[in-house]
Amino acid sequence: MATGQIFSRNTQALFYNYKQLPIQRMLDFDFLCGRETPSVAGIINPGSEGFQKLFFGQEEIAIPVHSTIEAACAAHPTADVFINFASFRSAAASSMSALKQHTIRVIAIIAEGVPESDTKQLIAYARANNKVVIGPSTVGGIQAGAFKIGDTAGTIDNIIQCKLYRPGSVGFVSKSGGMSNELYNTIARVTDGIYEGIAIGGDVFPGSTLSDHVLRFNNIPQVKMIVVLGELGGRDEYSLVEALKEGKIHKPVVAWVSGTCARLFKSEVQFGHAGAKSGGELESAQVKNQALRDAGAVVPTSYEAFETAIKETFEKLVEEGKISPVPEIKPPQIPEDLKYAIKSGKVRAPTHIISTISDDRGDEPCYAGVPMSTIVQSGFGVGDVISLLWFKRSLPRYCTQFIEICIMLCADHGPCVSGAHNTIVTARAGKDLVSSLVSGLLTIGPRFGGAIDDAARYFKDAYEKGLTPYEFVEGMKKKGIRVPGIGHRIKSRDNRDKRVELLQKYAHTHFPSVKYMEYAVQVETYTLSKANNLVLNVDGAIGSLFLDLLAGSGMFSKQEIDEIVEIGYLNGLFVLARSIGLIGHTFDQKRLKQPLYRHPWEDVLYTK
Ligand code: Q5B
Repeated sequence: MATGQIFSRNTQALFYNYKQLPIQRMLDFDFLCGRETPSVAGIINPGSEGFQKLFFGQEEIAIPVHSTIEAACAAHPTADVFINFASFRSAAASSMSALKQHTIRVIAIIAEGVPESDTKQLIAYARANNKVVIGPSTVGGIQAGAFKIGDTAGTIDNIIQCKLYRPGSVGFVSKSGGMSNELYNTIARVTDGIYEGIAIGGDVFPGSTLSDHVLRFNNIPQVKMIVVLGELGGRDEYSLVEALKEGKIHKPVVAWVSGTCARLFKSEVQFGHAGAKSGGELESAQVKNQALRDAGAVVPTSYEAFETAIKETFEKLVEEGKISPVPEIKPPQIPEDLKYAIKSGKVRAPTHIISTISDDRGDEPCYAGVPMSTIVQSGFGVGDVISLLWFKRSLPRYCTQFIEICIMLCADHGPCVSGAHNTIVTARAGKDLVSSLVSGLLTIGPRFGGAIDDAARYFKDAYEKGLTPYEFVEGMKKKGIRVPGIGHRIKSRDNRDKRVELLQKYAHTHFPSVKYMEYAVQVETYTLSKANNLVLNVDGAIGSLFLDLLAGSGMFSKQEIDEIVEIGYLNGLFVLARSIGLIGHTFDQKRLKQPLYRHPWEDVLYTK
C-alpha cells in the first residue's frame, strides 16, 4: 500500500454507476470546502453516454458520462480515484478493470456481499501494483476540507456539525461506516477535528486494513494523533498491535474494539458485518483491546470512555505544543434544493404547468376526478372517458353512446381516402407504426375529415343569425368559402352516405332536439339543387349533431358551447376514430409484406 497522502484538494474521481444523490453530496462537500474543481470528473454508466446535470454550489455543471471504464480513464487521465457503486454481482469485475487502468490509484468498493475469493484477487492485484483498495462493503472515506467519497459522513448538516469542511489533526480509521459517522461527531467535539477518516468496510477480507491506514497516517505530518475503531471478529487489529510493538508508529493511537457485549451471549454472535462475529478468544473484543493496550495504544475501559480518552490525548498534545488547534472558519452556505425547501414549507415556487383533466399522483389515476376503479367498475366506455377528459364531466349515456358511434363510423373508410393512402405509402416505405400513422393523420384538414369544427361553426352562426339556406350558401360562395360539411367525392343524392343516415337516425331517436341538424339538412337540400354530390357529409352530420348534443343535453352553458365550438373540439373525434383505421392499414401492409410504393407513370399527366 502507498504511504502517506492518498487524497488532496485537487483529487478527482470517476464514479461508476450513476447515482445522483451521492454524487451531488460529493459536489456539495466540494463547494463547502471551497474547492475550485468538482471532485467528480466523470461518470461511468455502462451502455450510455452524454452528460449529467448536477449542482456545484449554485451553478449547474454538466458532468461527462462514459459507457466504459477505459473511455472514462482516457478522457480524464488525472482522475485517479475510482468510486465503485456497482452491485455486489458486478463490483469485482468492474473494480478489477479499474485497477488495471494505469491512471487509477485508489478504488473504493461500496457493494456489500462481494465474493471473498474475488476480493482476495483484487487485494493481490492492488498490492502487487501499489494501489489502494478501500472496501468492499464500505461507505468510503473523507479527507476533511479536501475530498469525500460518496455518502461518507452523511448529510451536509452532519458534515458541517462535524467540521469536516476543514482539516483538523486527527487521523481516524474504522471498520464500520455507520460508526464512523458517530466518531466524526465525537472527534469534532473533543479535538480540533478530523484530518482524514476511512471506513475500511466490514468484510472478512478488507481491501486495506486498519494498520495499513494507521501506518499511512503516521507518515502524514498534519495528522498528530490517530483514532482507531475496530470490532470483534478477525485478526486485523493484531497487525496494528505488531506495528505498535515494532515502534513503527510514533503518534499517539487511541483505540477501541467494539463488540465487548458478545460475551453476554451464550452462543456465537454475528453482528451486522460479515467479518463481525465472535469466533475464538483471540478474535474477541476484550482480548484485542487488551493487546492494543499492551502494545501502547490508549484503550479505554468502555466505549463510553472512548470520547474522554480521545479528548485527553488531544489536550495533552496541545499542552505539549505538538498541536496548535486550527482556527475556526465559517463554511459557505449550500443552497438548498428547491424540492426539499418546498417540502419543508420554507419557500414557494410558481408552477410551470397547469392541468385540470387528470391526476396520477394518488393511489390510482383519476380522469376529471373519477378514479380508474370507478371507471372500470361502473362499466364506463370510451365515450365516457372522452367526456371526462375532453369535456371534464360525465355526460348522459345517450351522449357518450353518440360519441362512440361517431368513433366507430369514422374509424375507416377504405384504403383510397387521403389518410389511408398516405399511411399505406409510408408503411410500404418501411417506416414504423407511429410514422405511418402520423403521415395519414397529417392529411386530416379542411377538405378531408377535418371539416367538423368549421361545419359546427358555420351552421351555428348561420342558424343563430336566422339565415335561410339560400342566404347562407350564397353568402359563403361570395366569400369564396366552400360550405364545410357539404360535398363528397363519391357520395351523392343517389348514393347516400350510410354513416350520415345512421347518425341522423340515432339522434332522432335519442336527442331532445335536432334543430341544428335539421338546418343542415335544409342547407343540403339547397346545395343538392346545385350539384348532385353536394350532400351533407359525415363531417357536416357530426358537426351539426354535436351542436344539438351540446345544446340539448343541458350539461353545458351557452358560454361553454361557444368555447367548445371556438376552440374546435370536434375534429378530435375524426382524428381519434381514423387513427384506429390508419393503424389497421399499417399492420395490413406490413402483414402483406408490401414493397415500396411507386406511382405508375401512366397515372401522371406530364405536361409543360
Ligand atoms: N363545391 C369534399 O369536392 C370535397 C362544395 C362546393 C359549396 C361545398 C368538397 C369540399 C367541404 C369540406 C368537407 C369533408 C373536397 C368531406 C371526408 C371524410 C371521408 C372522405 C372519403 C372519409 C369534395 C365541384 C363543384 C365546384 C365547387 C362546388 C364542392 N364542395 N360548393 N360548398 N362544400 N367540401 N370535407 O367532389 O361551380 O364547379 O366551381 O371541399 O366537408 O373527408 O370518404 O373520401 O370518411 O374518409 O372534389 O368521407 O365538397 O368537388 O372540388 O370538384 O367541386 O362543387 O365549388 O363548383 P369535389 P370539386 P364549381 S368528408
